[in-house]
Amino acid sequence: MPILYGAFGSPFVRKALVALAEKGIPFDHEQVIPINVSPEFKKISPLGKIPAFRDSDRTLADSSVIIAYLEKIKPQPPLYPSDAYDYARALWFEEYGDSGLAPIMGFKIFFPKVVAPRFLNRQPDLAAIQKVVDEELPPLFDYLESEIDGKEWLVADRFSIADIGVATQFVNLNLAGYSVDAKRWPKLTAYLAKAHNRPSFKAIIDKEKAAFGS
Ligand SMILES: N[C@@H](CCC(=O)N[C@@H](CS)C(=O)NCC(=O)O)C(=O)O
Repeated sequence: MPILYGAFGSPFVRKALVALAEKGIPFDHEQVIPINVSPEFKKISPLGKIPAFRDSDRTLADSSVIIAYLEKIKPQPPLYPSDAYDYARALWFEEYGDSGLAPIMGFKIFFPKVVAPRFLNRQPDLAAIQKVVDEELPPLFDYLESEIDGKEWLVADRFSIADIGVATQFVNLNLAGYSVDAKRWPKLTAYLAKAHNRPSFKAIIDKEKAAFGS
């Protein structure tokens, strides 16, 4: 049985968990917290980051790499569009989540609000977090609102890596106690509800809500 290594609360671990669930691949989940990781874990994930993955004697690190591998070993249902431009656009939205949303929702909001008080005994600066919410999130939401306009899913009207990569970051925003204003961004709100209610996302979100008491 393959093993996914990584802790709840990580948007990148969640990407891999959702992809495994969408593809119906059975796996074991080993919780690894990426602080002072063991030399053994660094052999699998040389940067010491989560997620990492083991498929018998094959090991991989990085959510994007792991999901690309899953697509090759179990092509159905596809998580990447087949058309060249759609494929590239899906990778773009995954990148937008990883490099555009995660540094703000994960590192500037979820980490100080949820992780630091629980695990590092460090109280959050709520005013600083609120400033990030008020000033840095709206342009990101505006972009997604315009991209979703009239579409079922972000690319080619089919749930794909684009939706996994974007929707996973909003789970962290929600776990930190913030959400998208439905009046100002109605399409993004409806889109996220649809993504987060898929069985693949919902099962993980329910476990994470229980773990983080939200
Ligand atoms: N590009 C990586 C990013 C993974 C990542 O940054 N994971 C964080 C947890 S959310 C981590 O392991 N951080 C520990 C560290 O940077 O040492 C991926 O997509 O898997």
